[in-house]
Amino acid sequence: MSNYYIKNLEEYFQIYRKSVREPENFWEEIAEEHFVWRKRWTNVMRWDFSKPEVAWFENAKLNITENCIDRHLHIRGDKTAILFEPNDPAEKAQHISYNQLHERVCKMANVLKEKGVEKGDRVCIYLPMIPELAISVLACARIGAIHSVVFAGFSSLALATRINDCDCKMVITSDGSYRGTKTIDLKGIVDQSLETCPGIKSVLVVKRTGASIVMEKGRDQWLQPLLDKASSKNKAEIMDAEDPLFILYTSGSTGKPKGMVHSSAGYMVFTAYTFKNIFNYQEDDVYWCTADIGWITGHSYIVYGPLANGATTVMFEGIPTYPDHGRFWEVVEKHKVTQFYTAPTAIRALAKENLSFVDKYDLSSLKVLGTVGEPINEEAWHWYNNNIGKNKSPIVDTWWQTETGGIMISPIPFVTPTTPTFATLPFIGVQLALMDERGQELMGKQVEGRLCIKYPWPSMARTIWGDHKRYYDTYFSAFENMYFTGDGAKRDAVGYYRITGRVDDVIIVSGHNLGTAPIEDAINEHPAVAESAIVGFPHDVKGNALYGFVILKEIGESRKPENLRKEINQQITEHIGPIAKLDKIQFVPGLPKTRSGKIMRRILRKIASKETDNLGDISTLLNPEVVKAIIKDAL
Ligand code: 7RM
Repeated sequence: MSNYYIKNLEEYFQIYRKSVREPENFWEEIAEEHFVWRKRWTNVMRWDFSKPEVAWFENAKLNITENCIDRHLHIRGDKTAILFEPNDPAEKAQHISYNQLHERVCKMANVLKEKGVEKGDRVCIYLPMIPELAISVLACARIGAIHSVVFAGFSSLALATRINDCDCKMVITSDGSYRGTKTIDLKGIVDQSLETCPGIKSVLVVKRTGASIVMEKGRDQWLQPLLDKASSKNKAEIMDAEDPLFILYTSGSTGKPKGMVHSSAGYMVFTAYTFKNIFNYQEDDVYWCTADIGWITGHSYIVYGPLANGATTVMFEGIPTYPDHGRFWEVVEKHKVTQFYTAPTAIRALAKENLSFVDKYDLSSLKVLGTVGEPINEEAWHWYNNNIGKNKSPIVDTWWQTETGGIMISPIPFVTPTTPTFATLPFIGVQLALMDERGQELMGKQVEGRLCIKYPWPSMARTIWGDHKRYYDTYFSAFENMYFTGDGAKRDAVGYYRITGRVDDVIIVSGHNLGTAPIEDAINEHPAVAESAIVGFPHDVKGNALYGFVILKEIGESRKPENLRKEINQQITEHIGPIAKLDKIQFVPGLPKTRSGKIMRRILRKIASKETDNLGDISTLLNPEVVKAIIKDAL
């Protein structure tokens, strides 16, 4: 395991250079040294972005669950693999050891087989953050079924679309789920979906809330009695390196969701290697990623990456605000969490609250902090750094996507000096490019352009389920021989990358390209502002003008709106210039967000342009009710 950690910046550059000059040798060594294979590959990598076609570790045979579970049993069988922290702090946490995880995954795999699920079949998993979610994912992987996890906050319509798009045969769900003080009727949502899903032959139901539900005869069964009867021995299916491991849907800017397809071997190698180095995971650490397994962050950095490293990974069922705003920090203290990985939106929400929610708890176990999902603004970064990390835990600002499978840009903790709002340097093996609008690569330092990746990496998605052309069109058609991320980025004088946001978030005002992110950063620095979002709306003279939606902190709410508006524009003038001043500023109670915390600017754009008749499906939002409130007071 000697070369598994990156020790200093010089070594990072040395390894990076090797990974770029001899990518095949580099990844072959990682694959050889750190994983168990049933059969070795015949070819490390093959690629053609014009199709696009990418294969890693061709003809190798493996099962990812043997790497995530079986091989740990003789060295750390009694170590906690999954540490389950329930929604209600009064309910006991569960420590599931690697031995127990093995037994539970094998039983579940046998239940799936008995129910007729075969290698290559699609299984939809619609579960809350309970151990059965991770176990179902792993059980699918064990028998070679392709899992399609749908976040259990999605509506019945969104669920049905995803079930039908990839022809799932089975749904695994629960009677209900907990969210703070509320319970949600998950099974009822599934029942409604299945009215339009003829392909579903069976539904397995985990008992969680004990709510009374309807079981459809011949289709629905409680899971536990089936598990009780199942054998705890299961021989893992031997999979090809390029066999699909899972499908995960990600919303497109328009139209139906894209089912990103991930492979087995490349995905495993990259998620495991990034996990170890980016979180500096050590054997006795307790790692906690607060994402939901319904997102790629949960797939790669709650389940596969950590387990492939024999880590203890926390699964948290609850929410950051229940029973109060100290919940995250209470869990950190209780389980002596060493790595904590969360989203900027959660940080900003908690930073609004009184510091006593933080100071009540002993956070001295923390060694590394992480963020993911959106650009982190300076203010939130400093709050996280000062109050959670106590200025001693490096913050890894990790940039990546559902499509990339694993982290692509990130500091290496204790190695890469961090700068707030910069994701810093490309990870090992990741070859970035910034492109201008005409398709020319921007060379050198201090440039800004569209962020592309010019060489394959092991965990890249292989296709969009059922629509390879859309895969090509979306990611490979904009720039020849490049994967286009859809994001814009800057490279500074030392070569650090700062993600400026989606390029579709650029607004052209009087012929000037204005990114929404820097304007929002400027606004957010106003002491009365908690969060903001900027969109463009049609303007006779300027082409577009700027409309700001601003959430105030409590201290702002007692102040005169007119004064605040002036001060906010003053702030923008100072930071960016008068060109970026807002024509309209609306104070709002919240912003429409996706479940992973991304602001849905599409909806705000429509509100700003007074086109609120057709907002599309807003049921997948975290907070659909806020949309009504914003429309009511729109300027
Ligand atoms: C992991 C995940 C992907 C999009 C991506 C960016 C944004 C993610 C960061 C970020 C700035 C970051 N997958 N994004 N991480 N922007 N800094 N550290 O979030 O498919 O759901 O979203 O998220 O725009 O393209 S995702």
